[in-house]
Amino acid sequence: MADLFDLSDGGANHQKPQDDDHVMTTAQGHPVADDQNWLSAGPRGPQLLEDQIAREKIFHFDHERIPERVVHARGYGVHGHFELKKAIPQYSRAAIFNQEGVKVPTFTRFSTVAGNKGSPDLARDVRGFATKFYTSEGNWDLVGNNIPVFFIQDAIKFPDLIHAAKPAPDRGFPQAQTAHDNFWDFISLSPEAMNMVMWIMSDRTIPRSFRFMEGFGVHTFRLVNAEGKAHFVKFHWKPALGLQSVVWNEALKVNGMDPDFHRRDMWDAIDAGDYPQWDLGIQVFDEEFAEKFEFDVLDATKIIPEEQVPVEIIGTLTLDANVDNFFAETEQVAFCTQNIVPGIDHSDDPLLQGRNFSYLDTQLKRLGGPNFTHLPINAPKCPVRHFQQDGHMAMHNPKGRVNYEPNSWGSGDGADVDPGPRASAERGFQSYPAEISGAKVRERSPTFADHYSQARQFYISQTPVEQTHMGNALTFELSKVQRMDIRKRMVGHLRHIDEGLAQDVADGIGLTELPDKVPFARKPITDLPESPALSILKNGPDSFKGRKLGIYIAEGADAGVVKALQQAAKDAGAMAEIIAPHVAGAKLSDGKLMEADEKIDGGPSVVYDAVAVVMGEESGKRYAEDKPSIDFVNDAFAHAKFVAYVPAVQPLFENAGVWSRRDDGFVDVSSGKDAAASFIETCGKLRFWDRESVKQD
Ligand code: HDE
Repeated sequence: MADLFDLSDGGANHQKPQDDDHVMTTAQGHPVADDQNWLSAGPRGPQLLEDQIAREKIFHFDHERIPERVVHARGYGVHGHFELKKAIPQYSRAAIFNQEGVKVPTFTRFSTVAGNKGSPDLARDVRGFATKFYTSEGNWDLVGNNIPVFFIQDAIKFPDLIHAAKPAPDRGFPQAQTAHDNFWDFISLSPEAMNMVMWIMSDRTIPRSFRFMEGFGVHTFRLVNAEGKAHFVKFHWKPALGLQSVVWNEALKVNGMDPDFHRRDMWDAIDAGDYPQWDLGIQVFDEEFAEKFEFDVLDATKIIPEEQVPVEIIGTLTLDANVDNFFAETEQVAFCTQNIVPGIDHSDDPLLQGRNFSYLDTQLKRLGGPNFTHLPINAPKCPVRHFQQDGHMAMHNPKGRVNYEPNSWGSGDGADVDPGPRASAERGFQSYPAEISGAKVRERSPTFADHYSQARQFYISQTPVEQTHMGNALTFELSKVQRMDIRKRMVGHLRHIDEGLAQDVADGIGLTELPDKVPFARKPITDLPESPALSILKNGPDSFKGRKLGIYIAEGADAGVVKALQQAAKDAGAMAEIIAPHVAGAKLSDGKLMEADEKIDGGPSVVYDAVAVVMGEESGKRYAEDKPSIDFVNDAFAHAKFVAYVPAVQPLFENAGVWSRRDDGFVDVSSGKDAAASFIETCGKLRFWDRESVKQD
């Protein structure tokens, strides 16, 4: 030990290499004798510029950063595979849709949109859900979001949208949030955003985990079969673990407690072998449906309700490996909507067309040149043959004489020279020969003009609890807006969507009179039926699988109860963590020390889906005055969580103000095994929402 940690030489030799493979070198491969002391003239300097080893180290460090993504900067990538369960040759000739049972490797990156790389995970924001499929016919990128519609209809508005959402250019804040004047100013002047506004003000934008969200390709794409026949398609990801979000107050606290909440959740689940899965679903429809559908299928601010065109499940994505290196994989991965394989094609959705330009363009700058397809994370896993050459960091320059086509090598005198690759009309990508006509105009199609009907449909499809959350979210956001005219304009939009919602928000932000409706409703609003698929709570998992129980223990806690809770969680496929007043743990009733995963103020109840508080008689009294312990109980109650307890915690629960308010969300587990099992079963409902409605009465 003493030898290993001898730091008298500035740490230069505190760890000796075990063998030749461990000898440190420079980037040029020169073995390094000491990388902790800069070469100097005498031990007190000055430092010599001659030191090529120090200079190379500093030079490389100086250039470590690349520009962060202009949107979706904060992300988290994971490897996995896609397995096709149901071939669809009738729709698409793509190999990935025809080889049932074959596993195609994938890389998925989840992200928030507005915040910078270091922003917290639980910002209220849309989540990116981008998947690269390394297929036998090249990479297919499905670059989607966790919300099926978008703010705008035309890509030319994207820079304005993003400028308005990001920190104001003069003051540089607020970071990773839309609760400010610029955002709501832009939105309230863009009625096409109203459907998206409903989605972002719902709990969809504060997901509990990446594992519990849906994903959507958003745009209408085309599938083209071997005969060249095309169908329209929308892509959906359905999480095997069901949908789940947190509540807003919880999100605010999680962001302070664990800004990496979502990436840690993903890392931990995969590390534990609990691989998250999504089903890939398709909504397929033809021109005839598109013609008679109430909205334009090329308008990305609209959905096609699942009740109208059912989602057909065709395969499963399994995420089963964390990255080896965050920078090399998560940072350098480059998704692009233009990466499609034969059998999939674009539609004329103007947003999609704009994206097809933007991604490659931004990546050229972000990754520093045109050869980013040579980086392992971006390189296709099928053969790549072309005549592109040179450029920054070219790593796969072809051998031989031929770098152009047509060429006549390979015939006649040059028979021994490889003539290089040739295009194949049969195997190659063929654009769907859609008819195109029309005058060149800058004009929004009148078929894109109904901005409120689907917004209303979304709102009425939610449960009362979800509707309340939406009203609260709008009230919160607009109360951060300082200009009264912007606040009023937004309420004027809400009146087109739902008068009750508009009134609640108006009351919430203290408007004494309901503002006039904004005169933007260019098309009559249609009353659409409810679509249950749009609600999170109507589509919950009813199981505690994949969730996390926090068991807060203190001295003298009944060992049988604690172990029963751990076992019940495990049996349900959930994780259980032990929290104690000290990280060393606590001595249970059996006299044995149970180690803790977290100290109480490092493991607040907000990071768990349900909690249990198990203490001995003495500790129940002792921690009754302890602030973090009170917060633990208080927050669990306020966030409508299920709470297991033993009678000894009464003094603590009393001080937290919840003892006399115990409801059916509280379960006494002191009787042991059966009570613990039934508690975990109850936790499958995820939250005891009745508590919220009671509070509001
Ligand atoms: Fe993006 N978007 N986007 N976007 N987008 C980018 O590309 C853009 C849109 C989405 O994890 C950028 O490489 C335009 C819709 C995801 O690396 C950029 C428009 C949807 C990601 C860009 C949109 C998305 C991006 C920034 C309006 C859901 C992260 C960095 C037409 C279907 C991918 C980059 C990752 C990233 C442009 C709208 C999803 C600037 C112009 C709609 C998931 O090219």
